Amino acid sequence: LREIKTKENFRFPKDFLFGTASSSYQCEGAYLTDGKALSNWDVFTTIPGKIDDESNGKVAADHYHRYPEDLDLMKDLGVNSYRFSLSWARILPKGRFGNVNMKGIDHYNRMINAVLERGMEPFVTLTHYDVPHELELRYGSWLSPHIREDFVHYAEICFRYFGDRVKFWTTFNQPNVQLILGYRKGMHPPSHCANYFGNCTRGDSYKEPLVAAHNIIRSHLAAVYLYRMKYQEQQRGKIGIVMNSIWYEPVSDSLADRLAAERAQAFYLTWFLDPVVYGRYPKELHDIVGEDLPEFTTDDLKLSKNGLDFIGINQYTGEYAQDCLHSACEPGKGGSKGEGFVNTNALKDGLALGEPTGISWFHVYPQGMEKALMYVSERYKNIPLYITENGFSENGTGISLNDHRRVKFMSNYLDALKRAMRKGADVRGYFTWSLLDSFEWSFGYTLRFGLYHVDFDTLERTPRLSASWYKNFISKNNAQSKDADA
Ligand code: GBH
Repeated sequence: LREIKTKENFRFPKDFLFGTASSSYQCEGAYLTDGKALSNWDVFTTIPGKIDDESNGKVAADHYHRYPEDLDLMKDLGVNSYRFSLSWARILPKGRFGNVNMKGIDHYNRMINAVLERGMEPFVTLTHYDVPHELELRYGSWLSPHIREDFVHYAEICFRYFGDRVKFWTTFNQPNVQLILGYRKGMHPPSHCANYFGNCTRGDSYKEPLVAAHNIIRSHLAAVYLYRMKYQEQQRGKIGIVMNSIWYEPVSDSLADRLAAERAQAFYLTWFLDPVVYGRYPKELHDIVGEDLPEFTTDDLKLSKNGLDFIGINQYTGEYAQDCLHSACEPGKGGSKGEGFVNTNALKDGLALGEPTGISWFHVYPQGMEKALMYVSERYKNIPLYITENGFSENGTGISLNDHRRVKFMSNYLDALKRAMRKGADVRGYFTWSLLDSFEWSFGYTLRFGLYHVDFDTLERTPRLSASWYKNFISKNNAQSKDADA
């Protein structure tokens, strides 16, 4: 009875951010407009066989030109925030080896102003997978320590031009996924594979993701340090990082499987968050990777004392984790040194965790939202959290406008989010992925995550049922917070 009562009384705080999320390469299009140079993704999508439908983001949803219309759709939903990313190659076509492209700056200035004019907070990601191709050519982007100088240079330009109006910055979007897909599975640029995967463009060592992660963490810390020293006091914004989280549920109660679930996190989530918050890699990562793990300098450690203001979590799915270190088990694609000897695709009584969607990586498991939020809250001392992405797609049928399954998905995941908040997780915002159908990386346009359907021939936007559901959900919550105030 008490449980039900607290649930009824639950209110989102008045300043809670509700929004939609997107990324530059996936929705902007305009791939060479106004001085933008090629990004790593513009180049990668030309490699045959990399994208399911051989498509690319040259036009995508044409958000670059249609953002005013799209912001009107958001305003109509009643959201008070928009999470989007900037295209580095628009702002610095040649990285720090060339000039600032003022047309790119002007574009984002207009867009940020348009967001604010509609009563929404811009929530800005500096890098959502796309980097100027120039930096890939010059020194191999994330594999080189030089990337830190470029990233800090880019971040400073963004703080300088946009920081008077942007109060929420994140440095990276889920670098864990970026590196696993880019350096281990060959599914994202620069298309490297570790030697134990079949479809490699070239066989690289399993160390590459570790090296690239180290460079990303050091880039993050340096950009945050710069923000704190030069901009934060005056601009009064917050800065964080976004990680993808998969809830790893031990496939059994055995100690070995519980430790395996923890190892899976060490090779996925805490891999980045522990260094940024505590200045060290998780113990489980050390234990397995040993001396192949790069080390932080004393300067890095100083910077990591104050390495973020909040954590963004992209929460979609969950998996069973099974130990392959102490017991004989079929390691699956996760069962290698590089991923901690865990089978992260384990089955229990023949079933995967959660409900299948038709997309192999994606099972619906709302409890994972609650569990992941509690896990991160506990490990990082109740730091402020944002769900920076959560959304639903299925193959084929997901195209329909009557997206009942998406509505049910959002409703169940938001309930799980509320449960975590009731238990004390300091969650401050929720962004659904996405307003529009967009270019879904290696899946091309075969997955559709939009509250709005996009016809990629006419570029027409049409609301799905979930758009009116989200609108209604937000307005009910606003009304409740007002009642609570009265
Ligand atoms: C998000 O990641 C991305 O941040 C966003 O850009 C994207 O649009 C959204 O997903 C929806 O796709 O190909 O089987 O190896 C969510 C987590 C992790 C989902 C990697 C896709 C690929 C698995 N992603 N996963 S697989």
